[in-house]
Amino acid sequence: MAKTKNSKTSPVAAASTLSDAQLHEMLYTMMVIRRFEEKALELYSLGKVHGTMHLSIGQEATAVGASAALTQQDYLLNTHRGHGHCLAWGSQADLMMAEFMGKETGYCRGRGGSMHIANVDANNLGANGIVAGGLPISVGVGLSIKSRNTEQVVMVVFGDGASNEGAFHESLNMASIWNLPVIFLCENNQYAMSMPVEKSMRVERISERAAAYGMYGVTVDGNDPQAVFAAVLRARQQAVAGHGPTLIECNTYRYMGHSKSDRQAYRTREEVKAWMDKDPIERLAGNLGLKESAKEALFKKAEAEIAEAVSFAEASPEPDPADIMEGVYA
Ligand SMILES: Cc1ncc(C[n+]2csc(CCOP(=O)(O)OP(=O)(O)O)c2C)c(N)n1
Repeated sequence: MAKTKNSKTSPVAAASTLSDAQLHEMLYTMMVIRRFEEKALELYSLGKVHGTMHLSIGQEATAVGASAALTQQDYLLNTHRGHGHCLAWGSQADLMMAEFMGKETGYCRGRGGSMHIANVDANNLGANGIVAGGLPISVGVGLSIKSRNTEQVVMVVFGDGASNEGAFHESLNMASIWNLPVIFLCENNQYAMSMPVEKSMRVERISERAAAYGMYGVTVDGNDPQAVFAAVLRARQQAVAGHGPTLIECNTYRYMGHSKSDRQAYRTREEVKAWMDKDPIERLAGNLGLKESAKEALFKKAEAEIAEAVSFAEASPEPDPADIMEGVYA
């Protein structure tokens, strides 16, 4: 079945190179993420998942690389395209699927759905439907960590479009002047809805924006989990040593449309194919020397895990309408 709560790969000894076992674990988690999202899309098309849905298919390496560099005591603030980060953080596929289907057994008792899923018990403080909405919250979490004087960090995940929002700039500035243990993880998937990055900003790299706030910024290959792992690990070490926040830009690509209603008239099939040729799962499987049969066996295992998650979710009860006002504060 799904992984146990928050079973992230430990960054023991803080080595920036990963063992073969860790890389195999990352590969498998990427496969679980991909199959989970493919199944969620299918269930959405059948009308079993409600609201809208933003898929991160193609971006799995960023999620697994980043989570693997953090500890169970650290915090995550996620984006609207955050299913991969949620799973990589150690969330159970069955409780996530139940949440997507609006069931009582889901992480938020079916009230959050795909875009507002949280697991506060595991320090996953939740996804956010407001673009850049997680960034100011991360500054608050960072301030809390600093005032409690613990060896924790908070990682906030957001897209390239979010880095054009005022909340991004204010948050980086505040985190920098207060020297807070925040890791700003930008997933540059090249588009904000239909807007390509090169049309929405004059900087070549989003990480350059860090300099404006006197913090360290770096751009890495977001389709390489090891590169993401090393960058996040370094940022974590820097933060716990009291040297403040880091901005990490992960270059990656989403294969699917922005959300379910996207006809993708803004990009060519050739462009999508060129990125698919750099697929993070195929690449890592190749680097690990996995034979086709071994890769297929791993995918089958992931599919079985997701099938069990769907069965659990389908069999779960709907929330009781009598509880409709529970959790409503305003
Ligand atoms: C403050 C705000 N403005 C606009 C939107 C509508 N919206 C939802 S997702 C999105 C694009 C976000 O792009 P990016 O930050 O690059 O993330 P991606 O969707 O590519 O992962 C927009 C404009 C919103 N949800 N919140």
